[in-house]
Amino acid sequence: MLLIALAGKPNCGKSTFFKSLTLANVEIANYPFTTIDANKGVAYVRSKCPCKELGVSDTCTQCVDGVRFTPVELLDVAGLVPDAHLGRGLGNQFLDNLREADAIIQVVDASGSTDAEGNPVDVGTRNPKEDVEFLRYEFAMWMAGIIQKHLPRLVRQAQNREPVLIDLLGGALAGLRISPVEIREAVDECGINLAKATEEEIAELAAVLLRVSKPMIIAANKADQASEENLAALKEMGAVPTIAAGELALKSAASAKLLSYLPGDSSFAPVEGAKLSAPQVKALTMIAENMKKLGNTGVQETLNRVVFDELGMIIVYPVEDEGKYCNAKGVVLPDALLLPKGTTPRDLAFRIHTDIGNGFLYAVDAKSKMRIKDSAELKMGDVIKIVSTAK
Ligand SMILES: Nc1nc2c(ncn2[C@@H]2O[C@H](COP(=O)(O)OP(=O)(O)OP(=O)(O)O)[C@@H](O)[C@H]2O)c(=O)[nH]1
Ligand SMILES: [Mg+2]
Repeated sequence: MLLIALAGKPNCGKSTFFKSLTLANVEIANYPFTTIDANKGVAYVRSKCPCKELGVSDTCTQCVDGVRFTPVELLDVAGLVPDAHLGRGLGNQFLDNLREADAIIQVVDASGSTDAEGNPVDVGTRNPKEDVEFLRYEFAMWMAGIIQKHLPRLVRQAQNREPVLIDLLGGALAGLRISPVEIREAVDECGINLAKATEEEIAELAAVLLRVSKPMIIAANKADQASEENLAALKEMGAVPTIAAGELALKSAASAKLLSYLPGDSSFAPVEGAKLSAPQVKALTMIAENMKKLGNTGVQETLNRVVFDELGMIIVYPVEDEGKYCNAKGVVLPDALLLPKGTTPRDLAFRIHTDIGNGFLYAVDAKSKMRIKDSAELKMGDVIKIVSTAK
């Protein structure tokens, strides 16, 4: 399953963000280093279920009113402070949790109500742009540390053969999802001699490799308390304004059947007959006002953007019956698979099962009932029947 990590300085709202997406029971508090050990949970990307377009929404049991939620894994880690790579705060050892992450959501306290270490300060005191910058620097230094750990040994092994050195380093960094081709491109971009690279050059290389291997998006969190100026500056850096605390309140109230609200909706409504206390009504009114300003709480949008825009994933629906859009048991649109852009019908067959892949004959686009070329790239929302010699 795809793994998305949340990272940021202490007390910026990572665990709140995590809990609002997973409803896992994790600790949240207004002081630094509330989280020490990483939390892993399942979150869902939101997309349009094809059932409506295909006229089978009455029998589709996999979506909520045409909104489909597809699982991804989410990771919440401890906070990172400036100079963590030199051992400050909890150091950056825990960043090793991020090794396996496909992408990172960089959570930033857009309200400026926490200092560089995450201690509470007056709203607006800290410039959140500084948080974005130091985090990127710490990530790069963490990656540089990993390269530095391996490089001297690999340089000796490669004996002045640069292509061999690049392959060896690729092997050492495979766990970080970095390939030799990406290292080659990064070395060329930096114009360095890898075997003789200085510490500074390795840091530069690490920053490039980080960009390639760990796509990032910024969540400008605590947007409910952030100035317009801060939000505008962060948006310019590609950030999505978020109110994780608001999303958590809405999700909790929805799961207690007090509200009707689907993650990513732009509004919510109390369930008929729900008994809301006066403080609850007050809190919900404030959330509604903020959502009006921002469009929604931004949390679902951030997850969707990192998965679909930054990682370029698509959702494909394999079916066995292309007429009824169902599997052998009659379940309509039973599976929604998150796949990388560029996936072909044959790749999809292998993704379903190795035997189906080995016996692959051809694929049919269930929407048009036409056969698809083996080399065609599947698109977001495709409903596909694979014809294979395997059952
Ligand atoms: N106003 C506001 N406060 C928020 C929001 N999100 C989180 N908070 C508050 O920020 C504080 C820190 O939240 P956590 O989720 O524990 O932060 P964290 O980043 O996980 O902190 P560490 O685990 O210590 O690194 C808590 O008091 C939250 O209620 C938000 O969207 N708006
Ligand atoms: Mg936390």
